Amino acid sequence: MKFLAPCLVALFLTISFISVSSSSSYGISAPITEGLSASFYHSSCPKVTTIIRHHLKKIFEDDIGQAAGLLRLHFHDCFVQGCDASVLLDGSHSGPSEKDAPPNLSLRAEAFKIIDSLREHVHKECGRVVSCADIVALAARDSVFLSGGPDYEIPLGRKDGLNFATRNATLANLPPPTSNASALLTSLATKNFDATDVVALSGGHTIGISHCTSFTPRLYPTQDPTMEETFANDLKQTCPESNSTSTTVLDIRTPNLFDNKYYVNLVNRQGLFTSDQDLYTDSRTSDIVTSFASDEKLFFEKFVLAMQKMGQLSVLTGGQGEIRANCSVRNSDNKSYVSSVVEDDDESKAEL
Ligand code: HEM
Ligand SMILES: *[C@@H]1O[C@H](CO)[C@@H](O)[C@H](O)[C@H]1NC(C)=O
Ligand SMILES: *[C@@H]1O[C@H](CO)[C@@H](O)[C@H](O)[C@H]1NC(C)=O
Ligand SMILES: *[C@@H]1O[C@H](CO)[C@@H](O)[C@H](O)[C@H]1NC(C)=O
Ligand SMILES: *[C@@H]1O[C@H](CO)[C@@H](O)[C@H](O)[C@H]1NC(C)=O
Ligand SMILES: *[C@@H]1O[C@H](CO)[C@@H](O)[C@H](O)[C@H]1NC(C)=O
Ligand SMILES: CC(=O)N[C@H]1CO[C@H](CO)[C@@H](O)[C@@H]1O
Repeated sequence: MKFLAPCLVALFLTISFISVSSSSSYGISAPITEGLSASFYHSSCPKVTTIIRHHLKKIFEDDIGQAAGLLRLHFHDCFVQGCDASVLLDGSHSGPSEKDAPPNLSLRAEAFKIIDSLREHVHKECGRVVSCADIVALAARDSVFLSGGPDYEIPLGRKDGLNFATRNATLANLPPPTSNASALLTSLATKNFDATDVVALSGGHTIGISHCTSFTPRLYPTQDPTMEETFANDLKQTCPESNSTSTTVLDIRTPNLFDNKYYVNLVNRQGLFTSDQDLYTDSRTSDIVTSFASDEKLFFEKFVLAMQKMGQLSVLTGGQGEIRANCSVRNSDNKSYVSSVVEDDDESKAEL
Protein backbone atom coordinates (compact mmCIF):
# COMPACT_ATOMS: atom_id res chain seq x y z
CA MET A 1 0.00 0.00 0.00
CA LYS A 2 2.80 2.36 0.90
CA PHE A 3 4.23 1.51 -2.48
CA LEU A 4 0.99 2.07 -4.36
CA ALA A 5 0.37 5.60 -3.19
CA PRO A 6 3.32 7.22 -5.00
CA CYS A 7 2.36 5.21 -8.08
CA LEU A 8 -1.14 6.61 -7.96
CA VAL A 9 0.24 10.08 -7.49
CA ALA A 10 2.50 9.54 -10.50
CA LEU A 11 -0.42 8.21 -12.50
CA PHE A 12 -2.56 11.13 -11.51
CA LEU A 13 0.17 13.58 -12.46
CA THR A 14 0.60 11.86 -15.82
CA ILE A 15 -3.11 12.00 -16.54
CA SER A 16 -3.41 15.60 -15.53
CA PHE A 17 -0.35 16.47 -17.60
CA ILE A 18 -1.91 14.81 -20.65
CA SER A 19 -5.21 16.54 -20.15
CA VAL A 20 -3.50 19.88 -19.64
CA SER A 21 -1.45 19.50 -22.80
CA SER A 22 -4.40 18.36 -24.90
CA SER A 23 -6.52 21.20 -23.56
CA SER A 24 -3.79 23.58 -24.68
CA SER A 25 -6.06 24.10 -27.64
CA TYR A 26 -7.60 27.53 -27.94
CA GLY A 27 -11.31 28.29 -27.86
CA ILE A 28 -12.84 31.12 -29.82
CA SER A 29 -11.76 34.49 -28.45
CA ALA A 30 -12.86 36.69 -31.37
CA PRO A 31 -16.47 37.94 -31.55
CA ILE A 32 -18.57 35.38 -33.44
CA THR A 33 -20.57 36.50 -36.47
CA GLU A 34 -24.31 35.84 -36.28
CA GLY A 35 -25.03 32.61 -38.14
CA LEU A 36 -21.67 30.99 -37.45
CA SER A 37 -20.84 28.65 -34.59
CA ALA A 38 -18.17 26.14 -33.59
CA SER A 39 -20.84 23.46 -33.38
CA PHE A 40 -22.46 24.26 -36.73
CA TYR A 41 -21.99 20.73 -38.13
CA HIS A 42 -22.49 18.81 -34.88
CA SER A 43 -25.64 17.15 -36.14
CA SER A 44 -25.36 17.46 -39.93
CA CYS A 45 -21.73 16.33 -40.28
CA PRO A 46 -20.20 15.47 -36.92
CA LYS A 47 -17.13 13.88 -38.52
CA VAL A 48 -16.15 16.83 -40.72
CA THR A 49 -13.23 17.98 -38.60
CA THR A 50 -11.93 14.43 -38.10
CA ILE A 51 -12.12 13.63 -41.82
CA ILE A 52 -10.25 16.77 -42.81
CA ARG A 53 -7.54 16.38 -40.21
CA HIS A 54 -7.09 12.71 -41.05
CA HIS A 55 -6.60 13.32 -44.78
CA LEU A 56 -4.36 16.35 -44.30
CA LYS A 57 -2.15 14.41 -41.91
CA LYS A 58 -1.57 11.83 -44.63
CA ILE A 59 -0.91 14.49 -47.27
CA PHE A 60 1.54 16.39 -45.04
CA GLU A 61 3.45 13.19 -44.21
CA ASP A 62 4.40 13.13 -47.90
CA ASP A 63 4.88 16.88 -48.33
CA ILE A 64 4.65 19.28 -45.39
CA GLY A 65 5.01 22.19 -47.83
CA GLN A 66 1.36 21.78 -48.77
CA ALA A 67 0.44 23.12 -45.32
CA ALA A 68 1.83 26.54 -46.26
CA GLY A 69 -0.07 26.52 -49.53
CA LEU A 70 -3.35 25.86 -47.71
CA LEU A 71 -2.74 28.51 -45.07
CA ARG A 72 -2.07 31.12 -47.73
CA LEU A 73 -5.15 30.07 -49.70
CA HIS A 74 -7.40 30.90 -46.73
CA PHE A 75 -5.72 34.30 -46.34
CA HIS A 76 -6.28 35.12 -50.01
CA ASP A 77 -9.86 33.89 -49.89
CA CYS A 78 -10.77 35.99 -46.85
CA PHE A 79 -9.03 39.21 -47.88
CA VAL A 80 -10.73 39.39 -51.26
CA GLN A 81 -14.53 39.66 -51.01
CA GLY A 82 -14.64 37.73 -47.72
CA CYS A 83 -14.18 34.06 -46.85
CA ASP A 84 -16.56 32.83 -49.52
CA ALA A 85 -14.37 30.39 -51.48
CA SER A 86 -14.32 32.84 -54.40
CA VAL A 87 -10.58 32.18 -54.63
CA LEU A 88 -11.39 28.64 -55.77
CA LEU A 89 -13.57 29.54 -58.73
CA ASP A 90 -12.26 28.91 -62.20
CA GLY A 91 -12.47 31.96 -64.44
CA SER A 92 -14.21 30.14 -67.31
CA HIS A 93 -16.50 31.98 -69.71
CA SER A 94 -17.28 34.76 -67.28
CA GLY A 95 -13.82 36.21 -67.56
CA PRO A 96 -10.76 36.18 -65.33
CA SER A 97 -11.31 35.39 -61.68
CA GLU A 98 -9.45 35.97 -58.45
CA LYS A 99 -7.23 33.05 -59.45
CA ASP A 100 -5.93 35.00 -62.43
CA ALA A 101 -4.63 38.14 -60.70
CA PRO A 102 -0.87 38.38 -60.10
CA PRO A 103 -0.87 37.63 -56.36
CA ASN A 104 -2.62 34.36 -57.11
CA LEU A 105 -0.27 33.19 -59.76
CA SER A 106 1.93 31.89 -56.98
CA LEU A 107 -0.79 30.02 -55.06
CA ARG A 108 0.03 26.34 -55.19
CA ALA A 109 -1.98 24.44 -57.77
CA GLU A 110 -2.06 21.47 -55.39
CA ALA A 111 -3.88 23.51 -52.76
CA PHE A 112 -6.94 23.79 -55.02
CA LYS A 113 -6.89 20.05 -55.68
CA ILE A 114 -6.50 19.22 -51.99
CA ILE A 115 -9.52 21.35 -51.09
CA ASP A 116 -11.76 19.67 -53.64
CA SER A 117 -10.56 16.22 -52.61
CA LEU A 118 -11.37 17.06 -48.98
CA ARG A 119 -14.79 18.23 -50.14
CA GLU A 120 -15.30 14.92 -51.93
CA HIS A 121 -14.50 12.93 -48.78
CA VAL A 122 -16.70 15.14 -46.61
CA HIS A 123 -19.65 15.13 -49.02
CA LYS A 124 -19.36 11.36 -49.41
CA GLU A 125 -19.81 11.04 -45.65
CA CYS A 126 -22.46 13.71 -45.03
CA GLY A 127 -23.93 14.83 -48.34
CA ARG A 128 -23.64 18.35 -49.71
CA VAL A 129 -23.92 20.12 -46.35
CA VAL A 130 -20.40 21.49 -45.77
CA SER A 131 -19.28 24.56 -47.73
CA CYS A 132 -15.99 24.92 -49.59
CA ALA A 133 -15.34 28.11 -47.60
CA ASP A 134 -15.51 26.15 -44.33
CA ILE A 135 -13.26 23.44 -45.77
CA VAL A 136 -10.68 26.09 -46.71
CA ALA A 137 -10.87 27.55 -43.18
CA LEU A 138 -10.56 24.13 -41.50
CA ALA A 139 -7.68 23.16 -43.79
CA ALA A 140 -5.81 26.35 -42.85
CA ARG A 141 -6.47 25.73 -39.17
CA ASP A 142 -5.17 22.16 -39.44
CA SER A 143 -2.16 23.29 -41.48
CA VAL A 144 -1.08 25.47 -38.58
CA PHE A 145 -1.57 22.74 -36.00
CA LEU A 146 -0.01 19.92 -38.04
CA SER A 147 3.05 22.12 -38.66
CA GLY A 148 3.62 22.44 -34.92
CA GLY A 149 1.49 25.49 -34.21
CA PRO A 150 -1.47 26.06 -31.90
CA ASP A 151 -4.67 24.02 -32.14
CA TYR A 152 -7.73 26.23 -32.09
CA GLU A 153 -11.44 26.24 -32.66
CA ILE A 154 -13.04 28.24 -35.45
CA PRO A 155 -16.61 29.30 -36.07
CA LEU A 156 -18.25 27.37 -38.94
CA GLY A 157 -21.28 27.84 -41.16
CA ARG A 158 -19.86 29.95 -44.00
CA LYS A 159 -21.59 29.70 -47.35
CA ASP A 160 -19.92 29.71 -50.75
CA GLY A 161 -20.22 32.91 -52.74
CA LEU A 162 -22.04 33.31 -56.02
CA ASN A 163 -19.94 36.27 -57.19
CA PHE A 164 -16.58 36.08 -58.81
CA ALA A 165 -13.97 38.33 -57.28
CA THR A 166 -12.43 40.64 -59.83
CA ARG A 167 -8.79 40.95 -60.66
CA ASN A 168 -8.99 44.54 -59.45
CA ALA A 169 -10.45 43.56 -56.10
CA THR A 170 -7.68 41.05 -55.69
CA LEU A 171 -5.01 43.63 -56.37
CA ALA A 172 -6.66 46.19 -54.13
CA ASN A 173 -7.03 43.85 -51.16
CA LEU A 174 -3.81 41.86 -51.10
CA PRO A 175 -0.91 44.16 -50.21
CA PRO A 176 2.26 43.50 -52.21
CA PRO A 177 5.42 42.27 -50.44
CA THR A 178 7.06 45.61 -51.26
CA SER A 179 4.67 47.35 -48.82
CA ASN A 180 6.17 49.09 -45.83
CA ALA A 181 4.61 48.79 -42.38
CA SER A 182 2.66 52.03 -42.84
CA ALA A 183 1.01 50.69 -45.94
CA LEU A 184 0.21 47.37 -44.24
CA LEU A 185 -1.25 49.04 -41.16
CA THR A 186 -3.41 51.31 -43.30
CA SER A 187 -4.54 48.53 -45.59
CA LEU A 188 -5.39 46.08 -42.82
CA ALA A 189 -7.06 48.74 -40.68
CA THR A 190 -9.79 48.85 -43.33
CA LYS A 191 -10.57 45.27 -42.30
CA ASN A 192 -10.47 46.13 -38.59
CA PHE A 193 -7.06 44.68 -37.85
CA ASP A 194 -4.90 46.56 -35.34
CA ALA A 195 -1.10 46.63 -35.16
CA THR A 196 -0.96 43.45 -33.05
CA ASP A 197 -3.17 41.62 -35.57
CA VAL A 198 -0.96 42.78 -38.44
CA VAL A 199 2.22 41.55 -36.76
CA ALA A 200 0.57 38.28 -35.69
CA LEU A 201 -0.92 37.54 -39.12
CA SER A 202 2.44 38.19 -40.76
CA GLY A 203 3.71 35.33 -38.59
CA GLY A 204 2.04 33.06 -41.14
CA HIS A 205 5.38 33.49 -42.90
CA THR A 206 6.94 31.09 -40.40
CA ILE A 207 6.27 28.35 -42.97
CA GLY A 208 6.38 28.17 -46.76
CA ILE A 209 8.31 29.50 -49.69
CA SER A 210 8.58 32.47 -51.99
CA HIS A 211 9.64 33.09 -55.55
CA CYS A 212 12.62 35.38 -56.17
CA THR A 213 10.55 38.11 -57.79
CA SER A 214 8.73 38.74 -54.51
CA PHE A 215 11.93 39.96 -52.82
CA THR A 216 14.55 40.78 -55.49
CA PRO A 217 13.53 44.46 -55.41
CA ARG A 218 15.39 44.40 -52.07
CA LEU A 219 18.54 43.07 -53.73
CA TYR A 220 18.72 44.81 -57.12
CA PRO A 221 19.65 47.38 -58.25
CA THR A 222 20.55 48.43 -54.71
CA GLN A 223 20.60 46.27 -51.65
CA ASP A 224 18.17 47.13 -48.86
CA PRO A 225 20.39 48.38 -46.00
CA THR A 226 18.05 46.83 -43.43
CA MET A 227 18.95 43.35 -44.70
CA GLU A 228 21.66 41.41 -42.88
CA GLU A 229 24.76 40.88 -45.11
CA THR A 230 25.17 37.10 -45.08
CA PHE A 231 21.45 36.62 -45.58
CA ALA A 232 21.52 39.02 -48.54
CA ASN A 233 24.49 37.24 -50.10
CA ASP A 234 22.78 33.87 -49.79
CA LEU A 235 19.64 35.25 -51.42
CA LYS A 236 21.74 36.64 -54.28
CA GLN A 237 23.13 33.16 -54.85
CA THR A 238 19.61 31.76 -55.03
CA CYS A 239 18.40 34.63 -57.20
CA PRO A 240 21.30 35.87 -59.34
CA GLU A 241 18.94 38.06 -61.38
CA SER A 242 15.90 40.07 -60.39
CA ASN A 243 13.72 37.82 -62.54
CA SER A 244 15.23 34.45 -61.50
CA THR A 245 12.57 31.77 -61.23
CA SER A 246 13.89 29.96 -58.12
CA THR A 247 12.25 29.83 -54.72
CA THR A 248 13.53 30.11 -51.17
CA VAL A 249 12.10 29.55 -47.71
CA LEU A 250 10.30 32.30 -45.82
CA ASP A 251 11.78 31.34 -42.44
CA ILE A 252 15.49 30.50 -42.62
CA ARG A 253 15.63 29.11 -39.08
CA THR A 254 12.78 26.55 -39.08
CA PRO A 255 11.23 26.63 -42.57
CA ASN A 256 8.58 23.95 -42.01
CA LEU A 257 7.79 24.49 -38.37
CA PHE A 258 5.00 26.77 -37.20
CA ASP A 259 6.82 28.57 -34.38
CA ASN A 260 7.93 32.10 -33.44
CA LYS A 261 11.27 31.96 -35.31
CA TYR A 262 9.88 34.29 -38.00
CA TYR A 263 10.14 37.09 -35.41
CA VAL A 264 13.63 36.00 -34.37
CA ASN A 265 14.55 36.37 -38.06
CA LEU A 266 13.16 39.91 -38.12
CA VAL A 267 15.11 40.91 -35.02
CA ASN A 268 18.22 39.60 -36.82
CA ARG A 269 17.29 41.52 -40.00
CA GLN A 270 16.62 38.28 -41.87
CA GLY A 271 13.03 38.90 -42.87
CA LEU A 272 12.43 38.07 -46.53
CA PHE A 273 9.99 40.75 -47.71
CA THR A 274 9.95 44.48 -47.09
CA SER A 275 6.48 43.87 -45.62
CA ASP A 276 8.09 41.53 -43.07
CA GLN A 277 11.27 43.38 -42.17
CA ASP A 278 9.67 46.81 -41.91
CA LEU A 279 7.54 45.54 -39.01
CA TYR A 280 10.75 45.60 -37.00
CA THR A 281 11.76 49.02 -38.29
CA ASP A 282 8.48 50.83 -37.69
CA SER A 283 8.09 52.09 -34.13
CA ARG A 284 4.39 51.14 -34.06
CA THR A 285 5.15 47.46 -34.57
CA SER A 286 8.76 46.82 -33.48
CA ASP A 287 7.92 46.16 -29.81
CA ILE A 288 5.28 43.66 -30.85
CA VAL A 289 7.85 41.86 -33.01
CA THR A 290 10.28 41.75 -30.09
CA SER A 291 7.65 40.42 -27.71
CA PHE A 292 6.62 37.61 -30.11
CA ALA A 293 10.30 36.74 -30.70
CA SER A 294 10.78 36.15 -27.00
CA ASP A 295 7.38 34.70 -26.10
CA GLU A 296 5.98 32.01 -28.39
CA LYS A 297 2.87 31.53 -26.25
CA LEU A 298 1.99 35.19 -26.66
CA PHE A 299 2.45 34.90 -30.43
CA PHE A 300 0.22 31.80 -30.61
CA GLU A 301 -2.48 33.52 -28.58
CA LYS A 302 -2.48 36.63 -30.78
CA PHE A 303 -2.19 34.61 -33.98
CA VAL A 304 -5.23 32.52 -33.05
CA LEU A 305 -7.27 35.62 -32.28
CA ALA A 306 -6.25 37.28 -35.56
CA MET A 307 -7.02 34.12 -37.57
CA GLN A 308 -10.42 33.81 -35.94
CA LYS A 309 -11.07 37.41 -36.98
CA MET A 310 -9.70 36.92 -40.49
CA GLY A 311 -11.76 33.75 -40.92
CA GLN A 312 -14.96 35.73 -40.46
CA LEU A 313 -14.31 38.60 -42.87
CA SER A 314 -17.51 39.32 -44.84
CA VAL A 315 -18.78 35.76 -44.49
CA LEU A 316 -22.03 34.64 -46.09
CA THR A 317 -24.37 32.82 -43.71
CA GLY A 318 -27.82 31.27 -43.53
CA GLY A 319 -29.70 31.59 -46.79
CA GLN A 320 -26.94 33.60 -48.48
CA GLY A 321 -24.73 31.93 -51.08
CA GLU A 322 -24.76 28.18 -51.57
CA ILE A 323 -22.88 24.98 -50.86
CA ARG A 324 -20.96 24.09 -53.98
CA ALA A 325 -20.98 20.56 -55.34
CA ASN A 326 -17.54 21.23 -56.77
CA CYS A 327 -15.37 23.89 -55.16
CA SER A 328 -14.13 25.37 -58.44
CA VAL A 329 -17.56 25.70 -60.07
CA ARG A 330 -20.70 27.53 -58.99
CA ASN A 331 -23.71 25.22 -58.91
CA SER A 332 -25.50 27.39 -61.47
CA ASP A 333 -22.62 26.83 -63.89
CA ASN A 334 -22.98 23.10 -63.38
CA LYS A 335 -26.37 22.77 -65.06
CA SER A 336 -26.97 22.64 -68.76
CA TYR A 337 -29.81 25.17 -68.67
CA VAL A 338 -27.61 27.95 -67.38
CA SER A 339 -24.70 29.18 -69.40
CA SER A 340 -24.37 32.90 -69.87
CA VAL A 341 -26.11 34.47 -66.89
CA VAL A 342 -22.86 35.60 -65.38
CA GLU A 343 -22.00 39.21 -66.01
CA ASP A 344 -18.68 40.79 -65.42
CA ASP A 345 -20.50 43.97 -64.40
CA ASP A 346 -21.95 42.19 -61.39
CA GLU A 347 -18.51 41.10 -60.41
CA SER A 348 -17.08 44.57 -60.28
CA LYS A 349 -19.89 45.60 -57.93
CA ALA A 350 -18.76 42.89 -55.52
CA GLU A 351 -18.40 44.26 -52.04
CA LEU A 352 -14.79 44.85 -51.03
C1 HEM B 1 0.12 41.09 -44.70
C2 HEM B 1 0.54 41.07 -45.91
C3 HEM B 1 1.11 39.88 -46.62
C4 HEM B 1 1.93 39.97 -47.68
C5 HEM B 1 2.44 41.24 -48.33
C6 HEM B 1 2.24 38.63 -48.09
C7 HEM B 1 3.03 38.30 -49.16
C8 HEM B 1 3.41 37.03 -49.52
C9 HEM B 1 4.23 36.71 -50.65
C10 HEM B 1 4.77 37.70 -51.66
C11 HEM B 1 4.44 35.36 -50.63
C12 HEM B 1 5.29 34.56 -51.60
C13 HEM B 1 4.62 34.35 -52.93
C14 HEM B 1 5.60 33.76 -53.89
O1 HEM B 1 6.43 34.52 -54.39
O2 HEM B 1 5.56 32.54 -54.12
C15 HEM B 1 3.73 34.84 -49.49
C16 HEM B 1 3.73 33.52 -49.13
C17 HEM B 1 3.02 33.03 -48.06
N1 HEM B 1 2.18 33.75 -47.24
FE1 HEM B 1 1.94 35.74 -47.22
N2 HEM B 1 1.62 37.74 -47.26
C18 HEM B 1 0.91 38.46 -46.34
C19 HEM B 1 0.10 37.95 -45.34
C20 HEM B 1 -0.05 36.61 -45.08
C21 HEM B 1 -0.96 36.07 -44.12
C22 HEM B 1 -1.95 36.88 -43.29
C23 HEM B 1 -0.78 34.73 -44.12
C24 HEM B 1 -1.48 33.68 -43.29
C25 HEM B 1 -1.85 33.87 -42.07
C26 HEM B 1 0.25 34.43 -45.08
C27 HEM B 1 0.75 33.18 -45.33
C28 HEM B 1 1.67 32.89 -46.32
C29 HEM B 1 2.23 31.56 -46.51
C30 HEM B 1 1.97 30.35 -45.65
C31 HEM B 1 3.07 31.64 -47.62
C32 HEM B 1 3.86 30.51 -48.26
C33 HEM B 1 3.01 29.85 -49.34
C34 HEM B 1 3.62 28.62 -49.95
O3 HEM B 1 4.65 28.13 -49.49
O4 HEM B 1 3.01 28.13 -50.91
N3 HEM B 1 0.66 35.60 -45.66
N4 HEM B 1 3.10 35.88 -48.84
C1 LIG C 1 -9.36 47.97 -62.84
O1 LIG C 1 -8.24 48.76 -62.55
C2 LIG C 1 -7.70 49.41 -63.69
C3 LIG C 1 -6.40 50.09 -63.30
O2 LIG C 1 -6.49 50.69 -62.05
C4 LIG C 1 -8.74 50.39 -64.22
O3 LIG C 1 -8.25 51.03 -65.38
C5 LIG C 1 -10.00 49.61 -64.59
O4 LIG C 1 -11.01 50.50 -64.99
C6 LIG C 1 -10.49 48.79 -63.42
N1 LIG C 1 -11.57 47.95 -63.85
C7 LIG C 1 -12.70 47.84 -63.17
C8 LIG C 1 -13.72 46.91 -63.74
O5 LIG C 1 -12.91 48.42 -62.12
C1 LIG D 1 5.51 53.73 -47.13
O1 LIG D 1 5.03 53.49 -48.42
C2 LIG D 1 4.17 54.51 -48.90
C3 LIG D 1 3.54 54.04 -50.18
O2 LIG D 1 4.46 53.39 -51.00
C4 LIG D 1 4.98 55.80 -49.03
O3 LIG D 1 4.17 56.83 -49.53
C5 LIG D 1 5.50 56.16 -47.67
O4 LIG D 1 6.35 57.28 -47.78
C6 LIG D 1 6.29 55.02 -47.04
N1 LIG D 1 6.55 55.34 -45.65
C7 LIG D 1 7.72 55.19 -45.09
C8 LIG D 1 7.81 55.56 -43.66
O5 LIG D 1 8.68 54.78 -45.72
C1 LIG E 1 15.83 37.94 -67.01
O1 LIG E 1 16.03 39.14 -67.69
C2 LIG E 1 17.20 39.15 -68.49
C3 LIG E 1 17.43 40.54 -69.04
O2 LIG E 1 16.22 41.16 -69.33
C4 LIG E 1 17.06 38.09 -69.59
O3 LIG E 1 18.21 38.06 -70.38
C5 LIG E 1 16.88 36.73 -68.91
O4 LIG E 1 16.65 35.73 -69.88
C6 LIG E 1 15.71 36.76 -67.94
N1 LIG E 1 15.69 35.53 -67.18
C7 LIG E 1 14.58 34.87 -66.92
C8 LIG E 1 14.72 33.66 -66.05
O5 LIG E 1 13.49 35.23 -67.33
C1 LIG F 1 -14.76 19.99 -60.62
O1 LIG F 1 -14.75 20.91 -61.66
C2 LIG F 1 -13.53 20.99 -62.34
C3 LIG F 1 -13.60 22.14 -63.30
O2 LIG F 1 -14.72 22.04 -64.11
C4 LIG F 1 -13.27 19.64 -62.99
O3 LIG F 1 -12.02 19.69 -63.66
C5 LIG F 1 -13.23 18.57 -61.92
O4 LIG F 1 -13.08 17.31 -62.51
C6 LIG F 1 -14.49 18.59 -61.10
N1 LIG F 1 -14.35 17.70 -59.98
C7 LIG F 1 -15.17 16.68 -59.77
C8 LIG F 1 -14.89 15.86 -58.57
O5 LIG F 1 -16.11 16.43 -60.50
C1 LIG G 1 -21.65 19.01 -60.91
O1 LIG G 1 -22.36 18.60 -59.76
C2 LIG G 1 -22.14 17.26 -59.37
C3 LIG G 1 -23.04 16.96 -58.20
O2 LIG G 1 -24.33 17.38 -58.48
C4 LIG G 1 -20.69 17.08 -59.00
O3 LIG G 1 -20.44 15.75 -58.64
C5 LIG G 1 -19.81 17.45 -60.18
O4 LIG G 1 -18.47 17.45 -59.80
C6 LIG G 1 -20.15 18.84 -60.69
N1 LIG G 1 -19.39 19.10 -61.88
C7 LIG G 1 -18.87 20.26 -62.16
C8 LIG G 1 -18.07 20.39 -63.42
O5 LIG G 1 -19.02 21.20 -61.41
C1 LIG H 1 -4.07 32.44 -64.81
C2 LIG H 1 -3.40 31.50 -63.90
O1 LIG H 1 -2.28 31.10 -64.12
N1 LIG H 1 -4.07 31.14 -62.83
C3 LIG H 1 -3.52 30.24 -61.89
C4 LIG H 1 -3.82 30.69 -60.47
O2 LIG H 1 -3.26 29.75 -59.60
C5 LIG H 1 -3.66 28.41 -59.78
C6 LIG H 1 -2.87 27.60 -58.83
O3 LIG H 1 -1.51 27.78 -59.04
C7 LIG H 1 -3.41 27.90 -61.20
O4 LIG H 1 -3.97 26.62 -61.35
C8 LIG H 1 -4.04 28.84 -62.15
O5 LIG H 1 -3.74 28.43 -63.47
